[in-house]
Amino acid sequence: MAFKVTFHFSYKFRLLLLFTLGMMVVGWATSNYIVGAIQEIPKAKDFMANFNKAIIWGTEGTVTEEAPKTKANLESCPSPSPYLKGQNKLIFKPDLTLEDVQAENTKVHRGRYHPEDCKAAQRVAILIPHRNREKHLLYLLEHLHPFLQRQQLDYGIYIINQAGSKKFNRAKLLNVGYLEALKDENWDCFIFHDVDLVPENDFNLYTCEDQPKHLVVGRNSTGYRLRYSGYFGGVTALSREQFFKVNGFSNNYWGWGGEDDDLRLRVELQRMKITRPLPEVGKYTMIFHTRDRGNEVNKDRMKLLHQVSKVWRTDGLSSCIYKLLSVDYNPLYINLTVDFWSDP
Ligand code: UD2
Ligand code: MN
Repeated sequence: MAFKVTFHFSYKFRLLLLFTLGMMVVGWATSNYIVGAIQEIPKAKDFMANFNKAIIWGTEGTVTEEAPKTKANLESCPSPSPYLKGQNKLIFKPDLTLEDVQAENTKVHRGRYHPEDCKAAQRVAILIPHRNREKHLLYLLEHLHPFLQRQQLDYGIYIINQAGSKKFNRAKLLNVGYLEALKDENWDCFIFHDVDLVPENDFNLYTCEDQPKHLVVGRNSTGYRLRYSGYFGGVTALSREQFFKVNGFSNNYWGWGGEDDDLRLRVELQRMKITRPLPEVGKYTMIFHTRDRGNEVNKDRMKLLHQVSKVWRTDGLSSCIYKLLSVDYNPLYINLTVDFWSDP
């Protein structure tokens, strides 16, 4: 009995021992995995934390990071522009080249520019009638591009060239400029600009107001005084609607003079009132020149000026016939070449 009990005990003990040993072996065998797994847990925790962070960051990112700026979602440019400098001393370097001017204006493409960080107040087309005045054009481009950029305008510069050597017609070229520029963009405002007039003060804003604006109060060659009351030559600003309302310029002024006064009469017939900047602001330098061949004084101009009220409806944008020979999108300006003498 004692033996049996002992055996019985030892059998149970051995069973227990075996079980314990078995467990130890299993424990040892799995310990690497378990420790590993436990060690993995903090890593997993880190991962989850980072993963959550990434999600939060992602969400924050989309909230705080600015959406890509397009023209549509920009804020309006501040008024006045913080870049204005006021009166500027103009220098005309004799050896200036178009490449120099291009190098200074790398943000102008195909004759156009708009501010990158804000929405310009107006889209402005600058229309410049031109024939054989390349040097003047170069100086004007050199000064006008930075000037317009300081004003934070969305602008395009159009040069309207008259082909051939027959009588020059400044007014009709400007009508063509208006009609053709509107094919590119629904410009808000048009600046009709002599090629030889360079603005001295960038407070002289190249924008349109509720009334037509005459921007040249004075120029160097006339002691910066208004030539005569009602004078409307050189550089003028009319909105798309204002210019349309007066049926543009007359097409019938060949050679020098009268077409600017004709436009003034059209404006007055529409009961619009010409505005001007202050004299110290509306200052221009006119690059010296003599009268061009093909732009001799128009002897008919007084006769034409007497007919304005009768003919303005039928002579103007509505009757402007021309042959467009070419349109070139150069880096700093859009070049239109027009022929008035052969059939369109
Ligand atoms: C005055 C006016 C101008 C116009 C002109 C009469 C001022 C400051 N300007 O200018 O606006 O009314 O009288 O027509 O009062 N052009 C060429 N090539 C030519 C001829 C003319 O490019 O062969 C262009 C050029 O843009 C020039 C403009 O036409 O600036 C006016 O001609 P202008 O400069 O010979 O006449 P001007 O200075 O008397
Ligand atoms: Mn001139």
